[in-house]
Amino acid sequence: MSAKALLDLSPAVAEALAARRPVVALESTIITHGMPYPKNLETALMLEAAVAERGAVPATIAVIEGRFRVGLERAELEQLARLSGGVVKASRRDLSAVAARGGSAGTTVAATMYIAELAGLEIFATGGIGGVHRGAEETFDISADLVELGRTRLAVVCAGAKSILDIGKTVEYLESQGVAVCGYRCDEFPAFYARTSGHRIDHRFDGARDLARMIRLQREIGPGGVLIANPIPEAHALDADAIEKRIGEAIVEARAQGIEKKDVTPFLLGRIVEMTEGRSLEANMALARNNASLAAEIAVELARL
Ligand code: PSU
Ligand code: MN
Repeated sequence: MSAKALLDLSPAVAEALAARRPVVALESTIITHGMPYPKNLETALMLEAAVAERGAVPATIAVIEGRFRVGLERAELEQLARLSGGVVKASRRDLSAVAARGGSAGTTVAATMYIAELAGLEIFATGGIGGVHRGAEETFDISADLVELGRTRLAVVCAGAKSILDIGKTVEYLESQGVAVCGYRCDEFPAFYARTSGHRIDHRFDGARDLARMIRLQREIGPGGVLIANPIPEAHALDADAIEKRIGEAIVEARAQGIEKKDVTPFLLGRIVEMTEGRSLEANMALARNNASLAAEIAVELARL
């Protein structure tokens, strides 16, 4: 059996792909492990609406009862959102095991990229990518998202990486993996809640059409993808020093409680939301929406090329 036999496209996605109309992939770990219910559901629906508003078809990706689903029904989104934390967080390496037992899972950026490429999609929007964790020189905790970006021909729009990660090491690792990183109207790799990080991006693009041309070239060159860094809108950016302090506290707690491996990111995301009384959640929603809109604009340009 080929992996493609595990794919189920929604009718809307299948039609759009057949007619070469623009489609934007969206991940589902942001729903199952990135935000609490019901904000996660609200976000998932808002991202789909943002993509549709710009003239592209949204394709939220998850594993449902052993099938790689591209484009979810509203009831399925709702079910995943309610299971928040109570369902598997699937990275690429988990996909075969989850599929073998007919299970369901939220897919990380890495797993979503894999499924999206299998389905023939070109572009994907998320909030923040995984990266190299602080202290990785001891733990080796480097997100599979970065490796996947190095070997899968997909363009991913993100708002950079949270400073729960070591952004400098993340940027270095992206270079090692051959990932084409570009800034959308910015010259620094953004730090999720903040628009800057102090780490330069070599390639800046100011328009969706130019980005679309670059993405097509990278698809020829390969083997990896393009990471488009799109800073959080000014009006929603949080005070970098204040959030930095909270993140530092959350990391200390995680270590004290022995949180490790794939549980680290969800734990830190949850604690930061609690510590900032939801302000970080609002920022997260705003930047994810901004990314979905940009991805849709680029998808429209890709379909025109
Ligand atoms: N960063 C966020 N929000 C998220 C994630 C990361 O700000 O929801 C999720 C994404 O799905 C990402 C995953 O792919 O966490 C990375 O997990 P890990 O660090 O275990 O690779
Ligand atoms: Mn990890």
